[in-house]
This record gives sequence, structure tokens and C-alpha cells, in this order.
Amino acid sequence: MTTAATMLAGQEKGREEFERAEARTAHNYHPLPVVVASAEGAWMTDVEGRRYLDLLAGYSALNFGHGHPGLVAAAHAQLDHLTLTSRAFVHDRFADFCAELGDLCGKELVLPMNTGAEAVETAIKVARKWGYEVKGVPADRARIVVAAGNFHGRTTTIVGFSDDPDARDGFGPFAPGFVTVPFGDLAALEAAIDDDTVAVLIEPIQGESGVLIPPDGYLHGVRDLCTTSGVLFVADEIQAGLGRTGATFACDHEEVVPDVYVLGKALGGGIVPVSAVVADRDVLGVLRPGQHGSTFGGNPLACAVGLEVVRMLATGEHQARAAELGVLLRERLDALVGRGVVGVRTRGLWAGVDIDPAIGTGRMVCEALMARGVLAKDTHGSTIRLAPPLVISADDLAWGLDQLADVVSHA
Ligand code: IF1
Repeated sequence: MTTAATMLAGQEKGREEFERAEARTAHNYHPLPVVVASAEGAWMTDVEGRRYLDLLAGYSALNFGHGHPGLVAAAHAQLDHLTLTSRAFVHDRFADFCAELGDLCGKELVLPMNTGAEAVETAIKVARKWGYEVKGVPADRARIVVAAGNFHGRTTTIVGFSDDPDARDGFGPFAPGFVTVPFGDLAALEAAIDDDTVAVLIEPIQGESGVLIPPDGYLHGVRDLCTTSGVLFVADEIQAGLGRTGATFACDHEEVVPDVYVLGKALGGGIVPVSAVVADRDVLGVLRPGQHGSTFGGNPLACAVGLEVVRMLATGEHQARAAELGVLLRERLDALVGRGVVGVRTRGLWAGVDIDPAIGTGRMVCEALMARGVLAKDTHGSTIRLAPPLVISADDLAWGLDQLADVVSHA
């Protein structure tokens, strides 16, 4: 791994900015040494004027690209009118956002929050309350089944059921009531469900684990098990959802409808944090005034941008584009297997690429890509995750993959 100073040699402004930032922030990230100043579509420009193709898209928060004109216009228009009321009052964007998001999901109710972790925490609270009040689980006995390799956010409740030492170690003690089973294993899931189980919480495709796609039929099996066991199927579609996989939701690929959708990231259009829990009244109806909330959840600016996101998704255009460009993505990555790549997993415009460890780590590959004007992010070990904005052109995607081919085949 090369040092930031080495990689920023000759880029005085970039190096100065990077070092100033590093000097005054907690080092909870190890960012690539690039200082971005502007961005448009699938391209970012750093303080030196160098352009980079964005193959991370904010971990899928930028599905619609940087500065999408319709989303920016929606934000600008709302900024001039009303940005925050708190939920103590209703505002004139709230009903449209909640109704149209609920319709997109085929659900009756929406509970808007801000970050993904907040939405996951909300879903955990709602599932537990539903368990006690609807299913009849004895007080404080609710159990939620989660998958090994999960990533659902960084709060202490959530990292408490993570099996990633980096995410979990040193942050205990942790909340009880979570059971972990192997991802993709229906027999293990069935064995883990008991009378106190209130929910199964899974990512339909595991993002941080390297875009892990479960066996065909797994999501259907989870759906059936939850239905027959009287357990809520809670799908964390925060990263996999909203067009990324070539469908509105990753669950759509198996025509499975969860009891609860947990959404975030791209719901905010890459402009403001917007997340939500979406479910029918028999689930979200367990909450009564004063039992949950958020200062910013469902604020007018978030609803204005979120509504535009929902309306864009309602056309199906971005989903179709992700499916179409996903064919190119898959073809180009498959051609690298045996030439520096040892594994490829894709669904729509989302890929986990396992680099041959003999070539180097995912970080080293991402540093080499950066030197070629492509920004991507490694995940664990030698895996990199590719998630370009869905608005990327076929030519730009092909060019970016050419850079990856050069890096892995000439390493
Ligand atoms: C970081 C990972 C990705 C998520 C799923 C909930 C959340 C996330 C499926 C929480 C957030 C982000 C968090 C960010 C990096 C990124 C990430 F590497 F951490 F694991 F994408 F894979 N469910 N994922 O992917 O949403 O609270 O962040 O809005 O924490 O480093 P959030």
C-alpha cells in the first residue's frame, strides 16, 4: 500500500487539503488520497482539476449520479420555501412523499427517518413491539434472526449482531435478542425460528460482504418460512434497493414481497439523508404517539427530494438501465476471470470482484485504479465492490472496466 504523500506527490493543493483533513478528523476511515471538489453525473473532479470516474456512487447513495438536474431542482425549489418543521406539525410535502413511497412498495404506511442505521433500528423496535402486541411474545423475549456476514449500520445495537471484528470489537456491551445463521441457509434459518422469534432481518444481497447473492430460491424460502412461522420478513434494501440490481428492489428478482422494507441511501438522491421503514398498518400500526421519532425524519427538504426519487423510480427507467448496463458489466468482468480476477458476482449494476491475492489487496487495486482516474472501494481482503451511478454511459463504464483490466492483468 502506498502512502498518501507518495500518491499526492506533485499535487500540492490536494496534499495540503488531504493532510489538513486528516489532522483534524478521527481516523475512522482510511480514505484514498483524493480531495474531491465537484462532480456531475458519473464523474468527480478533485481540487487539482483531475477527473475520476465514480464506480462507488457513495455505496449506492448516488444511484442517480452527482447533481441529477431533477433532484437538484427539487432541492432548490424546496430550499426557498420550507426545510424543517419537526414532526410536531405536518408540512405540505409529507403526504405526497409517504403516499407515493408506500405505493412504490405496495405498502400502506411509511415511517421516515434519516440514515440507514436509524431505519434499521426503527425496524428492530417495530418488530419487537409487533411481537409483543400482535404475536403475543412474552415481554423482553423477542428474538430476531440475522445472517452471518451482515452489515446493517454502525449503532451499538446493530454492531452487536455483526460478525465483523472491525465493526464490533471494543463497542460492547451489546443488546441481546439476536440469533445469527449462515446467509443463504434455509435449514439453519428454519431451525433458528422459535416461538419468541419476531423477525428475520436480512439484506437480500449482502453488500459489505462483497455483493453476496444468495442461492436461487433463498428469498422465496425466507418468505415462506416467515409466513408459516408468523415472523416478519424484514428486508434491508438500503444498499441493494432502489434500482441498483436492475429492479426496484432486490427482492423483486424472486418476486418476493417482505413484510417490511428498510430503505435509505439513494432515497435521498445523493443530496440529503433520507431513509424509511415501509410496511402495512398491521405492522407499523403498533406505534403510537411518543413511542418513536426523529428531529429531522420526514423533513420538507428530505420529502421533496425523496418524492422526486420515488417518481423517477416509478417510471422503471433507471431499473431498466441498470439491467441493460449490467450485461456489459458482467461480460467485461467475466473476461477477467483467470487474468487477475478469481471471482465475480453481479446483479444489475452492482458487482463484487475477487482479485487474485497474488496480485495484491483490494486496496492496492483501488489505488492503482485511482492513478488511472477511476474511484472504487475495496471491501474485505482482496474484494472490490463496483457500483457506478445508474446514469453512467456505456462508453464510460467500458472505459472504467478497461482500466480495471489493465490494472489486474499487468500487476
Ligand atoms: C460505513 C459498509 C456498505 C448498508 C446496509 C444499512 C446501512 C448500510 C445494507 C447503514 C450502510 C455504508 C455505511 C458506510 C459504508 C457503507 C457500507 F461498507 F459500511 F458496509 F455500503 F457496504 N444497511 N452502508 O450498506 O446505513 O447508517 O450508513 O446510512 O459505515 O462505512 P447508514
